Amino acid sequence: MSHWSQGRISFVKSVYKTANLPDDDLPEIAFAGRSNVGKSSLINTLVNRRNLVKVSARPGKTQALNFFLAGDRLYLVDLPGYGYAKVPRKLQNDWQGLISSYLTGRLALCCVVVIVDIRHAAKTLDLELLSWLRTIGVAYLVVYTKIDKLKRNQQLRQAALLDAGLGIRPEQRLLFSAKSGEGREKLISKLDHFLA
Ligand SMILES: Nc1nc2c(ncn2[C@@H]2O[C@H](COP(=O)(O)OP(=O)(O)OP(=O)(O)O)[C@@H](O)[C@H]2O)c(=O)[nH]1
Ligand SMILES: [Mg+2]
Repeated sequence: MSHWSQGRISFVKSVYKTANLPDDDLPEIAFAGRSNVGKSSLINTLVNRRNLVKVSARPGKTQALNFFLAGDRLYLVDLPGYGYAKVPRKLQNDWQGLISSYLTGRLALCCVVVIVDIRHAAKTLDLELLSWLRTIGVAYLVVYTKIDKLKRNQQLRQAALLDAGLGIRPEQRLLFSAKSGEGREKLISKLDHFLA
């Protein structure tokens, strides 16, 4: 699809308070997950741009809602990661306030892509995010990322464990690698489906 291809994506702005959210009513897809899970890398792979979104050397780097315009027809929103203990509590609370008011009140939001490291067990914060998205009625898609770190049979075993731990069905998630690009086409087709 043209809006996912190289050269048609640009950084628009970093939003630190809801008053500064874009007001042009374009559809939005947000990317959420634990700190350092690979949110920014996934967006780069999705749009085929190696360095569009800064990938962290240290976790907890993305601190604002970062808006990227794709093909003049939708926004990709890179959310700050959650669960990074070394971020001061006060700052964590500020971010949570911003993220939760964005997710709850945003009419333009079509889908939240919830990104989980395929190597890890289901974590409380991921479960809380999913159950909260269900409660507020926001559509989501789960991505198990960094699959290049595991052999195929381990990927399948971990995916089944995570499905059970997160309480989701296999149709609600897909396997992905920002490194190899595996899963990119599937992700694009699912996202197009949410946008349609
Ligand atoms: N092998 C491998 N490494 C990955 C993959 N995705 C991300 N990484 C690495 O994981 C680290 C974190 O990636 P980011 O994309 O910055 O993660 P993030 O979720 O945006 O991090 P914060 O913004 O700090 O929350 C980087 O060192 C990436 O190179 C992947 O699919 N495979
Ligand atoms: Mg990031």
